[in-house]
Amino acid sequence: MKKNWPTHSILILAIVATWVKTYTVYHTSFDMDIENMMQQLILFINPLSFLLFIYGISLFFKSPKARNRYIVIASIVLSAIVYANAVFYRFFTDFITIPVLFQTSNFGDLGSSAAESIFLTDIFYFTDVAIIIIALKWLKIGDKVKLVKPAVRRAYFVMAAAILFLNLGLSEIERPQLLTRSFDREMLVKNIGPYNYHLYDIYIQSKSHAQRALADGSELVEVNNYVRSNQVDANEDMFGVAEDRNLIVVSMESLQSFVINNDMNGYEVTPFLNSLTQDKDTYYFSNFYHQTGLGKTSDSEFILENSLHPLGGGAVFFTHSGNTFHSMAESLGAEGYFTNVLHPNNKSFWNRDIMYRALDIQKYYDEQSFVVNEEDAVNWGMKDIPFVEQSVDLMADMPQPFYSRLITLTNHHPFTLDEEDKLIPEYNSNSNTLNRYFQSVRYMDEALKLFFEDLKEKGLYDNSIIVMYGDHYGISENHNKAMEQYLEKEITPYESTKLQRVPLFVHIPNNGKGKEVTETSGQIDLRPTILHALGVETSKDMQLGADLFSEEHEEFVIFRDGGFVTDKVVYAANACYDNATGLQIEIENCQPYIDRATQELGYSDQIINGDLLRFYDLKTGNLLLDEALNEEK
Ligand code: GP9
Ligand code: MN
Repeated sequence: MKKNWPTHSILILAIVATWVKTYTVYHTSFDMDIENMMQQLILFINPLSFLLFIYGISLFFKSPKARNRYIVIASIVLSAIVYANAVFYRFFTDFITIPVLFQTSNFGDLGSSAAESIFLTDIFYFTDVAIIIIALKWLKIGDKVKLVKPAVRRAYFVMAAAILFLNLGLSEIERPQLLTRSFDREMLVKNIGPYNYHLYDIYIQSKSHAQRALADGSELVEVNNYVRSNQVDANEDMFGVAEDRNLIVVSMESLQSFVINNDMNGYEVTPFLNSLTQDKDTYYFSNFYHQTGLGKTSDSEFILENSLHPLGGGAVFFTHSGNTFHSMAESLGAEGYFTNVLHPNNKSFWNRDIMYRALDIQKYYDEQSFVVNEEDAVNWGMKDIPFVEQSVDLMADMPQPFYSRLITLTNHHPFTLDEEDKLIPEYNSNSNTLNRYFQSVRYMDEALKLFFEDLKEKGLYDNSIIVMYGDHYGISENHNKAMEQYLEKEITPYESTKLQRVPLFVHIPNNGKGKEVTETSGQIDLRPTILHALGVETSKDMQLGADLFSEEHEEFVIFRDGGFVTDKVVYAANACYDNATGLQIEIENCQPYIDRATQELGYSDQIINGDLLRFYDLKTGNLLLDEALNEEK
């Protein structure tokens, strides 16, 4: 066999062997939804660029022997990584991310059963290693070239980079903003491959780790002063109106306020929600804004649970799941509530499975808790109607009082429905997205109506308070032309801001005092409002929102991009507008608020980036400053 194998045969063999092995593992060890040919293609090419780089490092070694040895070691390490993920997946149907390695509670269940999930056949995960060793030892196809020419190396790495960019380009087409928004581990692995995914994970985690290490808690003094000086008292009549009741929060996917009490070509879009706006037990907030950033639904959850702003870049659910938080779920858990979230999606989407632990949510009913028949799924997964029906069944079996949060899904871009679920016709504009939006909102409205009926049927209704809010916009500015046609007015930055209103309903069965509240308010106010309604004090909480029922509630909503709305002005795209007329006015009118918005967003970022709540004792309201800092005093 002392043939003259072509130069670098072993390098090529290693790349191909590990590439084929990785691709095979995708299909045998992970349960990934591949929806189209493009995704299949991305899946096929995505291990390649990383493998070219990592095995290519061998080209820098001077001796052929070192090169060959490096290739063997690299293949063993890569196989171990893939194998570890495969075993982890058997337990958690998820990919490894650094924070879970430090959450030892995860491995509690692993112990005894670990041995049972490791099989002799797992040896196949190391097939590529075996092939490489055989090739070196017996076929002697190892590298014998003395020194690799720099020009060869350069050409090689240019090719590797080109493949990486091709991969990223295709992924960007398939899933825009994949890396800035993170979304889902499954989606990351599907698009950039397991190896690049781990590098990306290390990058994200070490970035937040570094920021955390620099914080010592002293920053909290200033933040605390700000929070305390903006704190308002609860409304005496509303404090405890729903004491001891179950709390049901519904996140209504992509629901904006412009469809409420409005029609589309003569068809009522939200008949059920419209009836709630007139209902004697419902407080309907018509000037309520979403405050989410890139993390969309997950940002709205974050704001609700923590009464803090989301981050400017990326989803805080992904970047800071290792932080200490004092969530609404934690407060209610301490009051004896069973805290849970129901959402029929992949549990790692938005990193919920990890983040919910940081938020002290006791149970996540993800897609595996639901029976999803083929006819019950559309667009992103389970349809809202079977979702709410099965959710109520699950809720009926929960210990009470419970705090259940339901996240709907059908009214998600691209707003597609099955024929039988289209209760009204499409709209007629140049935007198919907007045309379908009305139909899909109409379907969600139907689901919410059935949800209320089911709650009554199961005897859960009277003893609950139901809070429902739109999570974020559904129609982006890309559809402004079509929106102008529908709203019959020009969409200025002022109007764009006004379109960020999402409906909020606080429904308290048998309350009898419901009304429309026109106060300017935002998602950051949800938590104090809800906790006070349940009779839970928040005067020690580190929160940036305020109780919407309080007489002192300030009308000032800050958006993640620094824009804001008050009862008097709207600040958008660096211009100041009169809130009542929509006309542009002197910037001086906005200036004091511009500074405060920047200050508040800064404080919120400091809390998250510095993981400052680990220095805060929620019970006593004391700042737990660093020893060193105390000595200094
Ligand atoms: C995913 C769902 C939608 O589970 O909550 O997320 P979004 O894309 O709206 O942020
Ligand atoms: Mn959403």
